[in-house]
Amino acid sequence: MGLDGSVREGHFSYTKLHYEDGAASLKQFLDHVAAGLSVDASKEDAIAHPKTLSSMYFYDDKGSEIYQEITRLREYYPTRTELAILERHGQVIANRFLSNKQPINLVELGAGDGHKTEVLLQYLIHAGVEFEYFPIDISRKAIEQLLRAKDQEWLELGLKCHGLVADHMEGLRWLRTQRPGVHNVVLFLGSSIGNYDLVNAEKFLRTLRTELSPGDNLLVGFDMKKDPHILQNAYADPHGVTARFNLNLLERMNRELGASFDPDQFFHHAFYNPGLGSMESWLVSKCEQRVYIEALQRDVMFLAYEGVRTEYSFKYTRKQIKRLSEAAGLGLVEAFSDENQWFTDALLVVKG
Ligand code: AVJ
Repeated sequence: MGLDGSVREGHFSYTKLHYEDGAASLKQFLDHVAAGLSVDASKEDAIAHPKTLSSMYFYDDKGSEIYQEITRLREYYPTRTELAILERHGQVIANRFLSNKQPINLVELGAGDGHKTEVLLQYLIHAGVEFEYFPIDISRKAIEQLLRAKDQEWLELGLKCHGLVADHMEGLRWLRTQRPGVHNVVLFLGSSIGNYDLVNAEKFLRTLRTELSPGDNLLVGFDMKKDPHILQNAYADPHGVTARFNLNLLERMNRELGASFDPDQFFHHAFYNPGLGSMESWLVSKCEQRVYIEALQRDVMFLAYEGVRTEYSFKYTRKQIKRLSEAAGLGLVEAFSDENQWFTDALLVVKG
């Protein structure tokens, strides 16, 4: 480790701002499971408040691996559609930042395998935009893997990159102190924002905005409203990959909390809720059963066909994107879409 706390990884480096406390995050997971599964389905209010688990817990090592598999499915259009958008509009996006004629912090929240960002990086470099790339991820493993996988490619590109193991806000705060006054462009791609409902999406953007300065930009991926059959195919794929992704949550509870879920006794159920404008993913119990959770020292009861909601994935229209941005104190500069309008990368600006 360097004096400034930075860690070398091949030709690049990263800074770890987030102290990983295994015991604390396990406790958090346990509290979350206790709260989410404590609903008694035989009681009246279970209709309005079913059992729930947050989609945030999908992404352990196994879950992240299955998600990568999902992104390669023909049925799962978001990833390849967003890639096509960046290929189609990357030049225009890059030129916008060139016309600002100042160096940029290109900050990425949750970089994934970096495949999509690659395209944008290439455009920026070829346009002659002066920038340094700061991928931020809460997982040290994710940052290390990204830097390792891209080492040669980025070296040849002449890219300047420094990773941050941090939560989003910690990372942005660090940048504000380390690189004050530098124009920030924040990437939040892949429609992760869809996991928030409208109220929380606005809160999230507002909080981001407090860490940024007037004139800073965001490029945010939104999945668009479309024929529910297309959504259905993407979120309940015929290969059963998304089912495995969802059921992994049960296996994670088995692994980490000593739970005794039999994944064969549950099935994946996904559907579009047009009232909410959201895809919903559920785990449904095939029979009446009780499951012991060791870390809770108690059983959880399931009625036959009782569900646990595990994910919302909200879909947007252009109007909603504009309204949401403005409600959060951001201006919609330009919306970049594919030819089918299935996905949008919205370029936003922090208003003064
Ligand atoms: C990672 C949140 C963008 O909502 O499309 C994929 C997660 N869930 N298939 C999405 C997911 C089911 C994905 N995001």
